[in-house]
This record gives sequence, structure tokens and C-alpha cells, in this order.
Amino acid sequence: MTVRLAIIGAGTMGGDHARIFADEIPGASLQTICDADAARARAAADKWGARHVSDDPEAAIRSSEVDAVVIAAPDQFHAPLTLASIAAGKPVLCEKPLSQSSAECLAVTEAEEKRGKRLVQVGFMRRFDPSYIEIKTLLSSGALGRALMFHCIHRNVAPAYGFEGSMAISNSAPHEFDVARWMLDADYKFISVFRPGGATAAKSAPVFMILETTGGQLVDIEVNISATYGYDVRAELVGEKGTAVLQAPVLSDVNLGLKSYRAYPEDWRPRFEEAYRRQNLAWLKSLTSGAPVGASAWDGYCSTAVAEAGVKALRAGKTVAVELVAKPNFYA
Ligand code: ISE
Repeated sequence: MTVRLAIIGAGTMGGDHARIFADEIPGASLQTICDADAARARAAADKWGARHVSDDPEAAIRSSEVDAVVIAAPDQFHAPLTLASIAAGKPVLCEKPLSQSSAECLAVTEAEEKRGKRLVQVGFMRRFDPSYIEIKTLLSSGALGRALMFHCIHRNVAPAYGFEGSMAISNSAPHEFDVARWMLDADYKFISVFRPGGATAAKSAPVFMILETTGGQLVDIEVNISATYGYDVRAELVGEKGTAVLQAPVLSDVNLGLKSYRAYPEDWRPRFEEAYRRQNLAWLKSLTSGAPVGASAWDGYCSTAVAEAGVKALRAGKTVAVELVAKPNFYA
């Protein structure tokens, strides 16, 4: 069976999803690439062999020639377009965050529940990264003992265009909020957020967060969107009996000019290439099997709710409780 896809958004991630589905995922075919910038949609469609281009995402989603939807538009369009996909009864892989507003995330979970079928997967691709999976498997085996702490670092070379201060929490950190929650199998109770330099720090200054989970574990997260030197994601899970450290793929160590070094990628695509590939493959297979995989719309809501609490904690300069609505049985 071939699944005909509409890819909404032909920017960095839309282009990368088009490449992955075209080149690496058997059973996927690119029906439409949609972007407000017609030239960008056309360029991506020509490059990856999509049949049509469009500048009308809702029409692309409704089209009878589209079976499933990939949303890679800017964050503010994620929830409205996910709702349009649910209304059309089409499965959707939506880039993270599902929304920067938890109320909008709940509108999605409610619409999905009303439709009576799991249609939404949120693109938290780190759940498919081989190193995070190995650490989770080790933890679940009991070998590390009970999890006590999870240390996380997330550094970008430079902020993306339009990135403003709190987006380190609402756009970047949701990856850690989700992957730590998944790793520890717990929700969050409290979040505190600090910034070096206090109120005088530049808008793109790093944020440092400390969270307490419902299981009593501590999670700390540094997000630095202006790290300059490279794209660098690190983590260490500390258990009662040992620790496990996340590894990034390394293609080569270079010995040159009296030095030995490893290169950093410029952004997340090379670092998480395998995770994206596995995520997209698993999503496509889930459309045939009917068994959902990856992060649900509920998981999307949970990471946005903690991000919202984090933004409040940053502004108020104090610890904020993370409050979630009751989990619907639909997501049990
Ligand atoms: C971006 O949207 C991503 O998802 C990247 O993985 C993350 O590192 C970056 O900070 C975000 O802006």
C-alpha cells in the first residue's frame, strides 16, 4: 500500500521530511508540498519528486488524493492544521511543539477523542534515537537501579530567525521535557528557571531549568540557543547503581595539526538523522498497523504545559507548579 502524503511547510524541517520520505521510506509517496512561498514549495517538489504544490494547506489536507499529513509549518500553525487533519479524518505527523499554548493542545486532544481514533503523532523524534532508547532499555531492565537524576544539555549554534527570549523554553526545551518524561515514565511537579546575568542578560542568554518529577527525580536542563561552537545535545541518566551517558553519532575522529578532534554538526538534522528516519518509518508503518507509536497529542500537551509553567517561572523568578488536567482514558 502506498501512502500519499501532503507535507505542509517547505522550510528546514519540511524539506528534510520530504527528503526522508522520498529517499528512505518505502511505501510513502509525496503527493503535495505546500508552502506560503510558492517558489519554495516548487523547489522542494522538484527536488524530491512531489506531484503537486499548493499554497493552501487546508485544501491540501482535505484533498481526496492525500492519505496522511506531515506538518512542518511554523509553530503557530501546528495546532490549527492538526485540527484540520483530524476534521478530515487524516493521520498527522506534526512537528514539535504541538502548540506553544496548552489550551490549544487540549483542543487537539479533545478533537481527536471526539473523532474516536488516534490520528496524531507529535514529532518528538528523540524517542527514536538509538542512544536514548539504549539508556531507557537499560533503566527498564533494573541494571541502573532507580533513576535519581537526569542531566540534559541542549545547545544550538545560533537562534533561528524570529527566535525570541522565552522560545528557548517553549520551542527548544520541549524536546528535553518530552524525552525526560518518557525516559523516567513520570510527569513533572515543579519547574524553576534561571538565567546567567539575571534580568540584564541578553534575550538569547542560556536558560537553566530544574524540574522535580512526580516520581521524585530531579531533571536539570541547560538550553543555550547561541552556543556558537556547534549543535550539541548531551544527557546523563543517574541511577542508584550507575549512570548512562548519551552518545552522538561519530563518523570520524580527525588527527590534524598536532590536534585530535570530532566535528560538531551545524544543526539537529545530522545529529538526529537516524532518529528522524526511524520516527518517519515507524509512523508510516503505524498507519497500516493501526497501532500508534511515538508521542501522542497528550504527550504534546504535557510538554507544552511544562513549557508554559517554565516561561512563568522565568518571568516571576520563582518555582512554579506544573498543573495538568486529568488524563483522558482515550490516551491510557
Ligand atoms: C528546533 O525547532 C528543533 O526542533 C531542534 O531540534 C532544536 O535543537 C532547536 O532548538 C529548535 O529551535
